[in-house]
Amino acid sequence: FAWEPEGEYSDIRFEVFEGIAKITINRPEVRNAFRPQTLFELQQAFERVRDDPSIGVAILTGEGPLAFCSGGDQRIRGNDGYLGDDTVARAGIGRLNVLDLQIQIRRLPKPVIAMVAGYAIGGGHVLHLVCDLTIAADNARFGQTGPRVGSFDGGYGAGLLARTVGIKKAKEIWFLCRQYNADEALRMGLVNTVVPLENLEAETVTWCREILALSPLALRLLKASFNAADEGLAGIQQLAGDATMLFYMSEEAQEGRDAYLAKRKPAFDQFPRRP
Ligand code: 2NE
Repeated sequence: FAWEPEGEYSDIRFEVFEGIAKITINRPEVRNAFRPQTLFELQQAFERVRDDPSIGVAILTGEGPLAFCSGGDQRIRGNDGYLGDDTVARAGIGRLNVLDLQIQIRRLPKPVIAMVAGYAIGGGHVLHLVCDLTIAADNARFGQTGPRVGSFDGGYGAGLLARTVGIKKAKEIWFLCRQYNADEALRMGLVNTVVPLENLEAETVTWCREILALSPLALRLLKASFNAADEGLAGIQQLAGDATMLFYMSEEAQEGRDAYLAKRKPAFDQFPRRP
């Protein structure tokens, strides 16, 4: 595929092709573990996906066949979070900014597909979990390590995992810290399909093309609807925001605006009170 690179990043790559954005965590020497900088760049990339009307779907992946992502880079884990080069880190203060990225992926009004080759482990496992779909290569391995390395993700890492694979299995994954192969992941509903490693990108692009042929607004509203109950008021707010956007597109809403600007009474009686 003729991926076109965009933007200047140190820890990731951002590429586009046929309305598909491919975002690659590019730290293969540490199995694509993330540091705060990686997450800032991922946030910028997903912001770009959101703002670019020519992009309809995003792929999140890791560089190389060995790993999607191995979670937080333990070498720069401070005593209260992960340290970087920014002023906050220089003051000795750590960050857990992967949590902001998780929320951003959940709220992104376009489908996000995790394309997983190799390990999706720890915080890297949670990243695939918050994506809308996961396409796994046959060499993929999934698992949490938190209780082994003195960490945990009790947010989406626990709650959304339980929603996805059931509460017993989710507790097993966290309480035993085992690894699961691609077929096991498929059986427990953790991934959508498993394909040979050499077909991974082609299969993912096929799925993206099918998605791109569909109504963007319907997909946007479906994603918000699927997530709304689990997001509580923030989920309702997102759906309500979409309702507001659609309402703004109506003549009824535009009559309210136009009347205000013309300093006249709005003529809402021309619009039906629907059953
Ligand atoms: C991912 C895994 C299972 C891969 O194993 P393997 O045998 O294929 O590779 P290896 O030799 O372990 O790793 C290759 C190199 O990558 C580094 C390793 O230290 C090694 O470095 P060198 O010895 O070659 O110098 N590496 C791998 N993962 C790393 C990491 N996360 N941080 C720093 N260096 C890493 C195996 O490597 C593994 O189990 N990795 C650790 C997974 C882990 O525990 N991640 C953190 C979980 S906590 C978290 O992500 C988190 C959270 O819970 C809450 C908030 C934010 C983050």
